[in-house]
Amino acid sequence: MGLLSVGTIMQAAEAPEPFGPVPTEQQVKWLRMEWYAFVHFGLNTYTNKEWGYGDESPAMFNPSDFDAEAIVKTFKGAGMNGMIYTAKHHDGFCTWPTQSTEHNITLSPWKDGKGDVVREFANACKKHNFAFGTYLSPWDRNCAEYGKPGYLDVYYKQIEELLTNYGPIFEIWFDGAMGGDGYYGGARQNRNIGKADTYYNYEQVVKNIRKLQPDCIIWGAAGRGDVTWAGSEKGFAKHYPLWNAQGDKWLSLEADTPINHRGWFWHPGQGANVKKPQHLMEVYLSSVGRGANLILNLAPDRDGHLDPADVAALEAFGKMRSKLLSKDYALQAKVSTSESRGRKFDGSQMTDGDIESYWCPNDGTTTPTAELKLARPATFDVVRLREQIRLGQRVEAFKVEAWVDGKWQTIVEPGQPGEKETGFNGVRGGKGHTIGHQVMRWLPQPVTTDRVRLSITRAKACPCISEFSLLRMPAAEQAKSVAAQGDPSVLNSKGWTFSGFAAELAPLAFDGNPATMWQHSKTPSHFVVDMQKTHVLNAFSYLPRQDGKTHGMTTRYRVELSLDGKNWKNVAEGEFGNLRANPVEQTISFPAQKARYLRFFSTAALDGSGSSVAELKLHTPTK
Ligand code: FUL
Repeated sequence: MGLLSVGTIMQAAEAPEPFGPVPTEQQVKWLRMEWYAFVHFGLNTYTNKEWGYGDESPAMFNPSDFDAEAIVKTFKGAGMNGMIYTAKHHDGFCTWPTQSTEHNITLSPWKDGKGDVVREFANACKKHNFAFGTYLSPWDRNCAEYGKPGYLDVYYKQIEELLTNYGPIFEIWFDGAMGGDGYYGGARQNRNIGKADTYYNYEQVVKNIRKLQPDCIIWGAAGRGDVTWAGSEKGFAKHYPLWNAQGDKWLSLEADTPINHRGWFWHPGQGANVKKPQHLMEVYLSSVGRGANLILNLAPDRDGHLDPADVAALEAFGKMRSKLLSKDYALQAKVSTSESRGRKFDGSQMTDGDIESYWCPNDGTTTPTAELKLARPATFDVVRLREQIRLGQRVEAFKVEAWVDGKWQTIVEPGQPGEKETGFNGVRGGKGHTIGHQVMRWLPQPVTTDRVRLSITRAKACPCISEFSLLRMPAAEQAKSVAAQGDPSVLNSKGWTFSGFAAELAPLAFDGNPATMWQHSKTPSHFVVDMQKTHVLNAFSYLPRQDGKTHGMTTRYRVELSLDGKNWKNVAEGEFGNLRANPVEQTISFPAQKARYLRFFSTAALDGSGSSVAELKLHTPTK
């Protein structure tokens, strides 16, 4: 017997073979970054738009007080591990002195045309030992060659410059958005590129990047990169259970969201629309807590400063996150298991605080259990588990029980095949499905105990659990209050009257309540606003329907103005960008002019016919 057990230990003391696709070393490192900042800053910052058309003048880019280091310090202070900057967005304006196109920062008055935003961020990150990455929109609404083979030379040159001249880039983003119409060097056309993968030749793009910076994580690129979209711009991973092992490839997920409801770029008066720290915690649990990474956007304003309300929310959430992670009540707990493949792989490897060591039973055992005995009773309400992902993703479902009132009580129910958590649902009281790099389950209520039991209930191969942690959710932090700066350009709609289609519903587009809307069953459709007296107008803001539906969401518009209600002038016409992924308020500017009447036309809608407007604001020049 003695001999036999020695033999078993010696034989079993080897690590299991990896199962299925495994992450690269770069992906492992990247997963451990957990969260970082997104920074959208460019010409849209000055035009109040989310998607520029491509004809915006570089002369607008002139931040009076841009300080990359101050921004990086704010991110780092909140506990973030890096940032990704939009070197070029869909409007095509390059914020570095590129050789690839004239539409770049050398034509901007900022620093007399000698500025380079990419350089300033890259240097600040380097100085503060903070990872730096970049977003380079494939869609380019400025470039005359876009949609033709000629654009590829331009685009590849841009990739090369960014990956050659600015030091290590930890991640480069290849956005999937391509809306069709644009300026395109004055052609003002709709350009269709067919399949993005074929047109951009992502196979080649990926090869080029691997040569230039082998450690750079590639986002998107039609699935040929290392990371893909987690499926919403609200910051949650769209599905849990979440599998990183897809076919024969390891593809990590990244969830993205702006900290401010107004969108990715900065917009005047946005302070009041910042997300609450508690909401950000739910975003975190539904992204990082499901095994994805989180990229949280903070946009500099026209002076180059982050919005104080955004910073206050980031700091408050950052504090909550570090409190949550500061104490692991399971650390150093004694662990007994139903099985392990030797001392090096015993249960204590889960509570030793070392992410590399792991508990693992013998090959062929897929449903082992482990019991943790804490040194003293503790109160916790978040359970965090990690697999040793270098050996592949294995666990399909798990259960956690706590010894309370003299019996085992289930605190995390095991997930069943076919079940799915979506959106923010299930953040509290969610079930135990996949683990992967990490999963966090927020219990319905805190539990006090000194005994906890983990059962793996389904796995594709013997599980390799590197960490089991018990955490306590801190009380919600309130963001430091920042004087809300209303937008002084918005006209007060009191006393205005309406006509046109469904005119009786038109006041709902001016009531300040995003939940109510003007709605008509047809497209095209329109309504008329009578402001009762003449004003100078230079912009309008449109908030699409906010009830989660896209059917009949107005996506193209025309706005006409009149002094007398008879003679009309068309002042703005176009599309609202990115509505499906991110239905936020969008502001459209036009040359300032006098009017008493405004006619709003809804000329196209998403997903079938209909027209709708949750809110419409009319702006007057303030300076
Ligand atoms: C999307 C873009 O269309 C948005 O403007 C934003 O940049 C977001 C991060 O990605 O696809």
